[in-house]
Amino acid sequence: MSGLFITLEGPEGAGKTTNRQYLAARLREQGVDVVLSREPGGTPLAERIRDLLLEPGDEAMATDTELLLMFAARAQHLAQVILPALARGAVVICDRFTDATYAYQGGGRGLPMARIATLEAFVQHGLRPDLTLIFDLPVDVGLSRAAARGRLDRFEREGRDFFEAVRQTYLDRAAAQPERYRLLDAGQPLDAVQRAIDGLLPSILDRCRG
Ligand code: Z5A
Repeated sequence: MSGLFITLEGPEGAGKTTNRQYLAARLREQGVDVVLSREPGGTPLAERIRDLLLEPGDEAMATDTELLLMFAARAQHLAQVILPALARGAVVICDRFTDATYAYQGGGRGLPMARIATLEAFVQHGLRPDLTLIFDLPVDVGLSRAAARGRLDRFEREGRDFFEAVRQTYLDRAAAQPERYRLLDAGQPLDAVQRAIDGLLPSILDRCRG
């Protein structure tokens, strides 16, 4: 038996946290075994790595350090949570995964995509998400939603160009592989975004049961 691996992606303030709960609730109503998680994080050790990554510190973090910590957290999350859940046939909904590494470390920081692909192959072997929902919205809208929450983390302190590159990387990846990605307009009111998620439910349920 093997489950279904769904990832939620998008720039800052796109509504992934809000909508991952919504998607999980709709699937659970239908009796689906759902495991909800996030990256970086998802296990106690990986959450400690997350703290290192998000906390603005006195020492600048080298871009390769950031990249390797993302994959270190991912290796732990895969071993402890994602792979066991998929093996028992659950649907795993993960708020961010390796598309975020391509978007933030590749697009935002400018690291070579080939270096990311090498680590992806090393850590994940053949595992890739079955379905990736990209919550897309203009950078200014996302940043103002994030700013309204108060204290900014290490990524949220980046400039507009960084986030434009992040957004564009997501859009490029979605365009290159349309069978895996679904693009949602996350700049709409929340009820409209959730209607769009409802529209995806029948095909997700078919894949859970198929
Ligand atoms: N990162 C990386 O660089 N490389 C990697 O490989 C991975 C991650 C895996 C994780 O931080 C950071 O790690 C992230 C990328 C980097 N960068 N940052 N920052 P995080 O998990 O704390 O941050 P995030 O993923 O960007 O989450 P977020 O900023 O909390 O956004 P969100 O989860 O997409 O949105 P939300 O919390 O659901 O909503 C934000 C606010 O907007 C909230 O008040 C909502 O009520 C509101 N909202 C949501 N939807 C709507 C709509 N439709 N209309 C109006 N208001 C809305």
